[in-house]
Amino acid sequence: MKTRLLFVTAMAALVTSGCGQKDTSTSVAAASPAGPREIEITASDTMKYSITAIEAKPGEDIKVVLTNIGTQPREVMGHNWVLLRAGSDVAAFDAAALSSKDTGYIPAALSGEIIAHIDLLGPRKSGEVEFKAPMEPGDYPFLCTFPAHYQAGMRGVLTVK
Ligand SMILES: [Cu+2]
Repeated sequence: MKTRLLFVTAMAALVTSGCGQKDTSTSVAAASPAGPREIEITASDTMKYSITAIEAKPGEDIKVVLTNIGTQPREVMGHNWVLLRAGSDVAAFDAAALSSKDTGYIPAALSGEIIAHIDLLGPRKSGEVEFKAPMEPGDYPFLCTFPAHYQAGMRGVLTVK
């Protein structure tokens, strides 16, 4: 009787330690990469982005999805999303965009200022871009470069910190 009790106790100890190991491996598997963090922004005929402030960790994988929820034609109310380097002259970039209609108001000469962008979208259209947030903490401006939309307030900031 006494021997049997010892045996049961030993088995219980084995099972307990086995469970402990299993728990550890499960938590490692759960920590596997989940893909980029998705940020959904809408743009409308009132020339507004639904989101104007984005926060990110240095080097974070980000996916921005822009949807034009307006109804007016692309030629009169198109929207894009252009993320620029920290310290860029946003007004100068927007001014250069005015004469870049053929490239969707993306000025080729200033492409070095662009970190990521989504092309000009007509009504009920979506576009997306995946990128790594810059490693350097700071404020990175974004804007819609369709004529007059920046002045109307289609702008925001991605803050890396
Ligand atoms: Cu716009």
